[in-house]
Amino acid sequence: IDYKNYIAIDIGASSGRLIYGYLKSGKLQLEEIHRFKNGFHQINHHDRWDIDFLIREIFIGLEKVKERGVDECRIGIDTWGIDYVLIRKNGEKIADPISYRDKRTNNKMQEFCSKVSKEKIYEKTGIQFLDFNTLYQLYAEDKETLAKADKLLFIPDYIGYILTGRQVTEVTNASTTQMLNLRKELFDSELLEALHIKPELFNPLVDPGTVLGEICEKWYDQYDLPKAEVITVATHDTASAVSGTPVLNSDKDNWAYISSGTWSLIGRELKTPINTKEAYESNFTNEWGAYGTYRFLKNIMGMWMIQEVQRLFENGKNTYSQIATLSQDTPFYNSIVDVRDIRFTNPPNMIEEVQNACRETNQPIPETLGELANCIYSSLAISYKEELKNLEKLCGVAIDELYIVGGGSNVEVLNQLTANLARVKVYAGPSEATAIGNLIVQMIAYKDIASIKEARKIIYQSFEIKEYQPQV
Ligand code: LRH
Repeated sequence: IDYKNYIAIDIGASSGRLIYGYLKSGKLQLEEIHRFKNGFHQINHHDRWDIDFLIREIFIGLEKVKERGVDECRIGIDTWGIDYVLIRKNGEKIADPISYRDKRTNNKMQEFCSKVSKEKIYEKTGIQFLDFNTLYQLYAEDKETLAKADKLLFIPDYIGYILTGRQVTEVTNASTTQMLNLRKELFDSELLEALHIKPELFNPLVDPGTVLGEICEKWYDQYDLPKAEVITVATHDTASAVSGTPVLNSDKDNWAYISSGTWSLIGRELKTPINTKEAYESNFTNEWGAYGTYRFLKNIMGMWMIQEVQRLFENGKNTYSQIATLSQDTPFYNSIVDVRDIRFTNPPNMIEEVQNACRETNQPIPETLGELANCIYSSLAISYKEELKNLEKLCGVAIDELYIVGGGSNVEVLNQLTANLARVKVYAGPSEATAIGNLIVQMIAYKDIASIKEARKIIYQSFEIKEYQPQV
């Protein structure tokens, strides 16, 4: 196998892509090979992901990799967190995975936490309380379906299993379940008991950088694929994005990041988790990162609100960059909504939900696309500022550099609003930080890059990073 060709399969809630990455003269080169849409659909009374469609698109992408002249490569897979596929003993999936936005978890968190207290769950796991965490999804899961299940695979682990026939549970993603015990570094037995779930439902935990295996022979009968070995990367997209953040001096404690996609994940990279009473009260999370780090962060609604408004307004005919331009027609901060409110998780109509929230608080009601985007960007910038302040307080540090990565880092107006409001210097880009993080964990595993520190330097030098100074 030629160690020098790397493919990142990176699938978020709204789109997926296959990116070919390689090092040339010390710089990281990227080529987008294939891109496809993702989203959930109502099937059998639930919002579900079409996982077979995603797998087909992966094979189409891998065929394109071969057409591109890459005969041998390594592959890493990352996706959104939390969701899972249940499979039978014969290895077949029982049903398409249900999306974390599905209504089945409504009120389930409260119900579960009356059995095991919130304080105890946080002390054990250090994970933020979100209604849709796997813990509450499993609590809401249909008991007959669970009884049929031999194994539970998280989305990237399931894709890896389909490709290679090998099953593992990768830790950065598993930590988003709110079921891993921080101290024991295992699924917490008390939480599993409260769910009536046996530990054997899960495959052994593995760290990012572990070789999974080669693509199964049977797929070569159906598709014209390159020879490839799958390596388990930091399979949670946010963990990959943080690894792909171009911070030059990560040892300093003056920096924070926002992984800006469907969600905005705002936080710091830590060596030791913070699961104190204060962190619990601020509902910050300690998701596990690559190389023994923790992602101490807060989930904020993010570009999902814009994505939904874009989809609904004039049948989705406006592009995101047109929307960003239109948002500047009116002064910012005219109408503000709380982007952390669960009313925006999956409303029937995002436009009406934003308008209702403004109406209920006696603010001007955004009507045009520009006004709606203006309201969402203003609200996001305010929440970024507030959570940065929380972060500083909880960590006892002063932050003056903010690295915004991911698709949302292209929204220049929001970058500037954030710099102004939070009084920090913003570094924006790369927009493909997640795929980049996926690639560099592979490159480090195969010793093409010495360390994450060196990798971040390479990323900084390889891509255009825009800088925004706070303006008065
Ligand atoms: C971002 C993300 C986030 C999770 C959510 C389900 O794509 O993985 O980190 O909380 O999706």
